[in-house]
Amino acid sequence: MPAEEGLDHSLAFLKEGYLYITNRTLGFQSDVFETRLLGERAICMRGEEAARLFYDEDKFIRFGAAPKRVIKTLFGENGVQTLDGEAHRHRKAMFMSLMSDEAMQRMRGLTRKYWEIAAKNFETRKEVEIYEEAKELLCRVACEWAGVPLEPEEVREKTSWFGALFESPASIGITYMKGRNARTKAESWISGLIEDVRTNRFTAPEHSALAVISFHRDLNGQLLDLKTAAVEMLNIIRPIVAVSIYIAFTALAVIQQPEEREKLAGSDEVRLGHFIQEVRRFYPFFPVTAARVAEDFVWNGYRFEQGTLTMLDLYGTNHHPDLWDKPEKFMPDRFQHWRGSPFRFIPQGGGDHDTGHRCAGEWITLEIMKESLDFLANRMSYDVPQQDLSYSFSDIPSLPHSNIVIQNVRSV
Ligand code: HEM
Ligand code: MYR
Repeated sequence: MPAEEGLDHSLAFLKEGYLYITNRTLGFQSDVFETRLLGERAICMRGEEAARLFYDEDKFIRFGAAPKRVIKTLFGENGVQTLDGEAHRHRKAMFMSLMSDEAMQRMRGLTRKYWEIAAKNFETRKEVEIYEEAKELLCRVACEWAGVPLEPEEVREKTSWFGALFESPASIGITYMKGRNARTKAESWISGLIEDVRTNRFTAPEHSALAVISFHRDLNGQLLDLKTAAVEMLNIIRPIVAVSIYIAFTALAVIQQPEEREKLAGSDEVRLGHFIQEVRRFYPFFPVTAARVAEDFVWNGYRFEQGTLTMLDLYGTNHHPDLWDKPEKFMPDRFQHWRGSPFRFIPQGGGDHDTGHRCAGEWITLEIMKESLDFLANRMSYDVPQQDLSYSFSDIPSLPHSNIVIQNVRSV
């Protein structure tokens, strides 16, 4: 296997960000290479075949794979992301049970309701930042969808906690500490609520995430301990709020791709769908996912040793020149003839939702994004003042630098 020389490349990873793996696969002319990251040997890979291998559960496990700092901020301890085998399937089924067609429609309706309220509010203000507004809007949506009570005066604080959880995992200093503090506070708040549900002091709406997670029993028939239940509640609420990053990139595409925006007039569901799929493919968001080799094996002549940390490049696979025509061009129409493949287009992970670790919230994400795109392209008029719309491949997660400022908003 091609190997990068040197003691540790974590700094290069942080510096090159979303392009770290791509840059080396180009240099080595190989979609798989070995390096050293976070003080240990690590294999990095990208592409469809690499993704197929990575999601083979006999070959890779998740226990001990996610970096500590990611656990301490983004994921939480003992959540579904860290489980393997039967325990994972059982916990994952709990998440997937929340994703019925009805639940998706409810999500769509809630997103519309809160965009309508937000758009009216934007009309009274000189200018607004789309990213910040989208976080607050989705905090309301997430809590209502999940059955979590949220008073209007709590929205600011709770939004800042959820935001800090996904803005901090790859940061240092104050931003990282904000993420750690946010996790402590958010877990303690949600644990209290789950306790109230379990002791009948609060009745969670039937079939809501709050009801399902509060009363979920593990394979031994035990309720989840309070902390783990809180971690899993946050695994629902936090990523819904994180769709705000996709909304900021959707707004960027609407602004910078006027020809593509025109095709959205009339709010055709299929066209909205192609546009947001291309947003998920094109812009950098979740960079890589991590696992460890379950047992020694050989693949394409390369030795994978038990325990080796292995990173699958999600961004690099979505931009792989062998898999995508003109990968660096924003072309929603490419999804017209897209036949689908669980290992080629993997912005939210690959493989199977029920058996593997692929994102449980992928369909929710699509619903939120389609509705939000309709507002940004068709249901509001606004001016876009001069601002820094660029984004950096070294910021993880990346975001347009200006957060997307708009002025003179009118509902249409
Ligand atoms: C897992 C991305 C939104 C819930 C994942 C994974 C990725 C991802 C990359 C891991 C895949 C892997 O390790 O193989 C994203 C992105 C989102 C998003 C970019 C956009 C904001 C959501 C939403 C929800 C959600 C809205 C829930 C409402 C989950 C859960 C897992 C997961 C529970 C763990 C699945 C498992 O370990 O089996 N997501 N996600 N995500 N996501 Fe998302
Ligand atoms: C979520 O909240 O789960 C969805 C979006 C979070 C994106 C955060 C980006 C940083 C992730 C670094 C993860 C590295 C995993 C090995």
